[in-house]
Amino acid sequence: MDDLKNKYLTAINEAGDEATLEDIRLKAVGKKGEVSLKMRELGKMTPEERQVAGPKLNALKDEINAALAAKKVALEDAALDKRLSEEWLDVTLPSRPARQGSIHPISRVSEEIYAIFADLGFAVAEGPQVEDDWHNFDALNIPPHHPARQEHDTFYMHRDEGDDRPPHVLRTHTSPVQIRTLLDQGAPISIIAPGRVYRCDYDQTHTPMFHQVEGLCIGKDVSMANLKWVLEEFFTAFFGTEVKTRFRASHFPFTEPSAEVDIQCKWDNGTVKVGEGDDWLEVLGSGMVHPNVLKAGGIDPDEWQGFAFGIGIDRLAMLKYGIPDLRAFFDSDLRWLKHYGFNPLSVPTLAGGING
Ligand code: 2NL
Repeated sequence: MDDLKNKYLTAINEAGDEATLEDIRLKAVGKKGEVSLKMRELGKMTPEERQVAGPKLNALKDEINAALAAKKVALEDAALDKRLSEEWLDVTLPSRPARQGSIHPISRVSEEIYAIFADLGFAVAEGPQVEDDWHNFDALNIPPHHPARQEHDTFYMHRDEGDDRPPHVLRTHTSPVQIRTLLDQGAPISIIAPGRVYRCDYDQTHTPMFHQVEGLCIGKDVSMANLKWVLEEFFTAFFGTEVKTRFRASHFPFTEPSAEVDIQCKWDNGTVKVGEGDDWLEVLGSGMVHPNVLKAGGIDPDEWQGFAFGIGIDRLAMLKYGIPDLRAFFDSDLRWLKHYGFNPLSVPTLAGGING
């Protein structure tokens, strides 16, 4: 028994790593280990022999287990000491640059709009940005020589000489998406169509590409009153404060009757505050969908009716986040570039713009 004890305690002492230690443990006190086998032999002994051998074997097992545990801690300590002496940290290195900037306000506002209309039961519809003139104009009750075709300052796609296909255009509004979705899904329907739209125009309040969200709700008895409620819910949720609306009679080819909608605001040192005061700010166009438009969408106007509206997302973003010049959204403004990890060598600036 002393031989066994010496053999294993020496082996444990000399073990150089945890794998060797585990090997020794199995050979000594594992299920089929030498000590365990000896314990099994106790059964064959006379009671007198057993009274002597039993406690000795138990003591041996305890001693081996204790030696194993102590050696394990010693090996772990040694491994940690080794790592600490080998690894080092250069505390004089400059820190990694913190990311600057934020999500682009138009992306942010778009997400906010989707979420609010989702709560109001509207699904999001998408469609192509290059449209044929039927979906962009004819289907919306804008016939070929209607002045609105010119008013929209449309970008026409290039056609080779002799190419007589009907013109394709960069969509001037997202209405064609709603026509496509109506033709696809029929009524009843509640959708919003957000996205990029294009008009040939450029000044402080116009960029050739901008973002629009249109809404469409068709049912058996959907009314202008429903439109007013939906819009007031929307503006109140969007601006985080109760917002009154004012409807003014207007004209669009695709709605009848039509209304321009103003929201309540107050002018304060050249900036607007929405939801207080008694000034009004025009923010959108709307109305009851024209029967010709319902027909173009494959819907029977004797059976169905509903409202539609169109809002400029960029303008909403300017209002909510106090951005004075629309062009700032689409210049190489450092804040958006930095947010996405771009590191431009030189960034063009607009004189007096927000980079300058
Ligand atoms: C504006 C005017 C508007 C619509 C857009 C629409 C779409 C379909 C049918 C009928 Cl599919 N109407 N859209 C209606 C009224 C106004 O936008 O000035 N937006 C900024």
